[in-house]
Amino acid sequence: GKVASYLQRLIDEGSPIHFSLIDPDKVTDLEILQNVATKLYRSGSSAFLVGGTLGVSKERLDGILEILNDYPIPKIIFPSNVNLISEKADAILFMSLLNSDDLYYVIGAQVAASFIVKSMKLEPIPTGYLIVGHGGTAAHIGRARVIPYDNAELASAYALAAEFMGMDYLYLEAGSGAPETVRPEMIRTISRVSRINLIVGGGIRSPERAVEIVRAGAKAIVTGNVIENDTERALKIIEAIQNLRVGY
Ligand code: 1GP
Repeated sequence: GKVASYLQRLIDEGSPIHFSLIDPDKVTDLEILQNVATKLYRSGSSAFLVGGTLGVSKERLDGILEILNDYPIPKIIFPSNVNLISEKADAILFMSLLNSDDLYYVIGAQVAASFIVKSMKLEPIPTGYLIVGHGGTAAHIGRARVIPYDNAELASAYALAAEFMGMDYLYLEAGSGAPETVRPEMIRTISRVSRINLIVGGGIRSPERAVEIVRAGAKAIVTGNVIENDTERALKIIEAIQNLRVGY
């Protein structure tokens, strides 16, 4: 698919990927969104991720996607459930919440969504989703048995299993607004064991931490809250990880 090839090209070039997470529930003013999206795009954010766990309706999602359509970077759905699927996006992180105790989040929602995704011609990006540490709302709703921040071995076992099942990405999620991000030690350990591409999100709010996470082996980072709370800081994060490009 087009989006998967684009992301793979960035990985092959050694360019760290930055996902700008837009939570439709938190967008109060579409004009502000446009303003912020323009800055994110100009600073070199790689793609927009659109989604959130609570308070997101299809109408809201569509409204946001229409605005983001003005920018020539992919719009990827980051779904919390089957109601968050829209033909206005380019792709969807087709995720299984690997450490959920509820089969619905492991495979049920995916079965319910598969024909819809196909008929909408949305590109599915095969992704394992693993909730670590703080976990936040996603862990609660997804009934996740969270991986402790310091249990890199357990996380590595999941990563390897996801790789063996053919998933292209593993999203390590500390939870939106987490007081602590996934630890670089965990990312380093997983990267030694598995070749799966790591996406890391949750609680990233400083350029220094973002750089540590990428240096530890993450191929992509996700920032959400910091974009809403302090856009200039988010732009600094994007700039900082771009400076890590191989050969820069
Ligand atoms: C949440 O990983 C994302 O699903 C982003 O988290 O909002 O803390 O950046 P933040």
